[in-house]
Amino acid sequence: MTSAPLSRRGFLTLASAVGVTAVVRPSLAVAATGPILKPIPPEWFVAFGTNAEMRWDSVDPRRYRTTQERLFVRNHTATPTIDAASYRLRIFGDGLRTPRAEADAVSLSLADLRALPQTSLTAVHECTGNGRRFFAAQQGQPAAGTQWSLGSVGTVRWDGVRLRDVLASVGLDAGAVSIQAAGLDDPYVTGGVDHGRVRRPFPVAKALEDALLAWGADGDPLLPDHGFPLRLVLPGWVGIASIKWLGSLEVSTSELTSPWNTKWYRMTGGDFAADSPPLTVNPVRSAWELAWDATLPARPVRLTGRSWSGAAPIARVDVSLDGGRSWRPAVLDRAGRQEQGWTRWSVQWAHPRPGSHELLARATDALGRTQPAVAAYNDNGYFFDAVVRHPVRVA
Ligand SMILES: Nc1nc2c(c(=O)[nH]1)N[C@H]1C(S)=C(S)[C@@H](COP(=O)(O)O)O[C@H]1N2
Ligand SMILES: [Mo]
Repeated sequence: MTSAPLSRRGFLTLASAVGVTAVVRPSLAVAATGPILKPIPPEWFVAFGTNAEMRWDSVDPRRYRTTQERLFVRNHTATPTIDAASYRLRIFGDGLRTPRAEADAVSLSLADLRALPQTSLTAVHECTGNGRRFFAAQQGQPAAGTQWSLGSVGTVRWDGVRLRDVLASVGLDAGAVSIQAAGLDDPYVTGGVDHGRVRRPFPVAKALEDALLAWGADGDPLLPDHGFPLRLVLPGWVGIASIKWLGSLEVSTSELTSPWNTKWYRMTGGDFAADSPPLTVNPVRSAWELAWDATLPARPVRLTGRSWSGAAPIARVDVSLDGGRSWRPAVLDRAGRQEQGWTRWSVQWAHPRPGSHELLARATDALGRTQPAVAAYNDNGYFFDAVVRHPVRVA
């Protein structure tokens, strides 16, 4: 990895911004055991078994992108170790110009893929369940699943090849409509049922628009936890769409299904119709670069945060420093901002008064999609997009 950890100065700046006295440095010499192989120091991550969430108070306001070492991890089972030399991506189905059974799949090595035009793409990468814990904490209605705060998100610069170039080289039938991406991690077993390998179909239209087969990020190979040696990236879409450890693509002239689009990653319960469609584009969300219950000094302070949308760039962010009584626009930082990445913003708090306060941030994207006061309840706690009330103490 070439990505350097946060500099000492970075930590001091961050620490002074939130009034923390001790400067902490993550201990990276942690042995790789368990479902996640990279170090997940508690200064950077909150661990949830097979998953790990990025701590927003560990984000350096001066860095736009999320490096792999800082990126959240969401594993259904455990990170597999895959040999790059013998790795092959298998492509089959009746949606290829020459239809192929699975046993007769086109087999592509990493070298085959690298021979195609290479490209990079910077986009928000986010789990569908990001913010899930606020269904309980803020709306009094708990939803089952990993109790993420707002840290199952990042903005990553992926390196790879466009899926449309790969499909063109293999030969796509004009009647193809659906592609099923399947991972090489262990089958997902829950409640005594083996659901098979993690896999999810997506429309050919998305494949031709902006899908990427990524072998790296920021010029480095993918880390095992993030899909080494190859993953799919569907920019702007729910994280589950970006299948890691990509083993195969089935291209079909009929709609494909899997439990990951019929049973999970669609809205069920609450006010949702039984046949509501599989989730695709992520909603609008915002986070402060602060610890939960952070203590701030009783003097002028510049607060920072980020907002993002799966559909369009962020157009404006309104913030409230008094629990929602008064609002003002945050100053958007356009530096380094990418079309499909998040937007950094800041606000000057001139007179923080000692006591307890709630900070609110509400973003609106260029399509006019904005964050509601209340997120629509659903059984699996997907898409918590409401404005989060972030408590701080001024002392
Ligand atoms: N093969 C496979 N792909 C997967 C998953 C998985 O468990 N197995 N998890 C999905 C989910 S739910 C998310 S949010 C993203 C997380 O990607 P990351 O761990 O690289 O951040 O990967 C998706 N792709
Ligand atoms: Mo996810």
